Amino acid sequence: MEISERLIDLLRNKAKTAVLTGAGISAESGVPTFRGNDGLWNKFNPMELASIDAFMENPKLVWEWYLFRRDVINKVKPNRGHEILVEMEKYLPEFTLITQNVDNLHREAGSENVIELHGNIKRNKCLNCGAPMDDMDIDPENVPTCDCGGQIRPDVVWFGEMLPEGAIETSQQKTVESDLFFSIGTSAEVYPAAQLPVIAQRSGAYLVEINLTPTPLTQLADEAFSGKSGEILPMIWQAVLEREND
Ligand code: BV8
Ligand code: ZN
Repeated sequence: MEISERLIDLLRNKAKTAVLTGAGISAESGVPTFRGNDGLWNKFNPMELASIDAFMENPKLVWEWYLFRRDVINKVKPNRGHEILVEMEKYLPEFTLITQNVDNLHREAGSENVIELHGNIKRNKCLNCGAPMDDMDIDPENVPTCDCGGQIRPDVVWFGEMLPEGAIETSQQKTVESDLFFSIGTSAEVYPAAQLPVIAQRSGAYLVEINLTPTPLTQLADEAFSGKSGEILPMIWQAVLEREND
């Protein structure tokens, strides 16, 4: 696998870096992706389950799906890809990690400054007043309600819903300011997240993609690595550290 001098120099010179991750970075931890052949969505229609209409219509089914995913996520660990991003955050003075994932694995790996664009599956909130309800036990047969009467829901962003207050604005600002932007393990199909790598390149950042398969970004990227992020990120990092010791 060829790593350009340009990328190594950008990292060694501590370029302002922003990273967008998607479900692919957690695949090697055993978390099913959304659109891969083992993708969660294959079994369910995404618009059917990850939407407010689905929840209003069938809170039991939606909660069963989220409890199933919570159970999967509680059993998995971050992988080398998550860990390298923790190293990068420590090494680079200006580093922003923006994730579409709700699996909490970046935080578990030790990443500090994480922007969770689509929320976090480990958290609950009230559908009505938005109050956090994390330690609530959820029985899909009898979905609990908040004192205000609102039903308790997972604290994730469903299709058609706004992203958390300020999340996309901060992400866009850090993206525009970045000189180096990684798009890792995302099919780049979900907006507004998918816009970030395009904004990065338009703002003059060096755009790097790491993905198992081609995406709409692959043609656009300045450097595209085809493979597993859990293998490619350690190789890129190794090349940087080796050069440090030259
Ligand atoms: C909004 C949280 C506006 C919940 C998720 C038409 C109709 C309806 C809506 C729209 C439309 N056009 C645009 C929209 C807007 C919509 C959207 O973008 N839809 C898409 C489908 C077209 N967006 C929204 O609705 C967003 N909100 O726009 O609000 C608004 C404005 C004003 C007022 C009100 C509203 C909200 C979107 C957030 C939806 N929530 N998740 C949950 O998780 O249950 S999205 C969901 O998809 C996950 O967050 C996931 O991360 C995300 C994106 O998927 P990826 O992460 O990319 O995962 P995927 O499986 O697709 O790809 C994995 C990739 O990894 C693959 O490329 C694979 O090759 C690669 N890979 C696999 N293994 C590895 C690997 N790569 C490297 N290494 C490996 N080992
Ligand atoms: Zn409430």
